[in-house]
Amino acid sequence: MQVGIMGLQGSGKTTIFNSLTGQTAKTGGYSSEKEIHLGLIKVPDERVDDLSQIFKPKKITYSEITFADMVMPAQEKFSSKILEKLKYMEALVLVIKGFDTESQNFHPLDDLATLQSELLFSDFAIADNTLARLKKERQDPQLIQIMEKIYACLDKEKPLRFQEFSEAEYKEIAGFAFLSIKPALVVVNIPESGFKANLYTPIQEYCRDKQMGSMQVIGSLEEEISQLPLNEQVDFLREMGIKESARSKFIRESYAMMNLISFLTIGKDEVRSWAITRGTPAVKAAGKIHSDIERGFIRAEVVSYTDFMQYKEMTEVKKKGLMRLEGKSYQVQDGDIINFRFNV
Ligand SMILES: Nc1nc2c(ncn2[C@@H]2O[C@H](COP(=O)(O)OP(=O)(O)O)[C@@H](O)[C@H]2O)c(=O)[nH]1
Ligand SMILES: [Mg+2]
Repeated sequence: MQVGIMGLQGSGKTTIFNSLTGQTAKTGGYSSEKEIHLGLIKVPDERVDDLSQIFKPKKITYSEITFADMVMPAQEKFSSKILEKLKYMEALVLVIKGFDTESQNFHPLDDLATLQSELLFSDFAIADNTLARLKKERQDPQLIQIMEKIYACLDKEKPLRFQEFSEAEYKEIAGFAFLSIKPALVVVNIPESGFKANLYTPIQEYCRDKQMGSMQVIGSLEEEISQLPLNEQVDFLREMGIKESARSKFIRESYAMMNLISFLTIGKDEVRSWAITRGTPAVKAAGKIHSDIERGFIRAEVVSYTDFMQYKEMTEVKKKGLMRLEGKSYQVQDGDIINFRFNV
């Protein structure tokens, strides 16, 4: 799972990136567009911990998210190079500058609208060009129909997240890698002194209206904490009377807001969680593990984590009829424990 951190220059992307990944990438700089910071993090998951207690596996693997800190311009249009890179991301984090509240450059809602319209415009140009080409070539009436739907949606300035697509339609358009269809989370980078509610409310409303998640993060403080040695981080939090580290809370919340869920695989060798987008069909989830399993997919044996934990033993779970056999198009649910049957 690769998540792109985007936002205008100086909004605090690298600061947020550092606090998420514990890295020490240089902040306050605008180097070259080619430079992207990449950071891998493990998603904390108590279910993995509980299952590991039961199975005592050789290996425990948490699902991972790679954050990509992108270099972005200050105000002007995004280059095609940046847009091209964003296409490879499965989800987007939009960082908005919420500090420097007294400065002339403080206009979080405008910044957000700028980012949003860049994404929409990029998609619109693709739909527009593709439609023109297809109509001229008098080809592929089915794709024309889908593109017209997309065009109409974007024309109303609605992100493609609003548009319903059938599975077949998704397949048709996957190669275009539209940006406004990707799950997105808006992070307002606020100062330690906090953010007035009347500043945040319109941002929240805007996000709701565009089907994006939103949250406030004290970027500079988070970054500081993330740079402390792990044991000191815990002490620091305890001193401040905070139960969960904000970093892990951030990860958990952003995970949910970006529409990501986990399914689990269990066994003596490995207990593992896997990140997928909500709504992923079983056959695609299988492909996360290995392309062979996707190709040779027969059935998925599924039991929910909660059902499993009642008995903590697979034969007992089966006896109680709690294990289901699901087909390719079954939509995997958060916490499903899955064993894929396949044949290649
Ligand atoms: N006062 C204040 N400065 C911040 C905060 N977050 C980031 N900065 C500073 O703003 C500048 C730009 O941050 P950076 O993370 O590099 O932004 P980027 O260009 O979006 O990657 C740096 O000098 C940061 O130290 C914050 O919450 N408060
Ligand atoms: Mg940066």
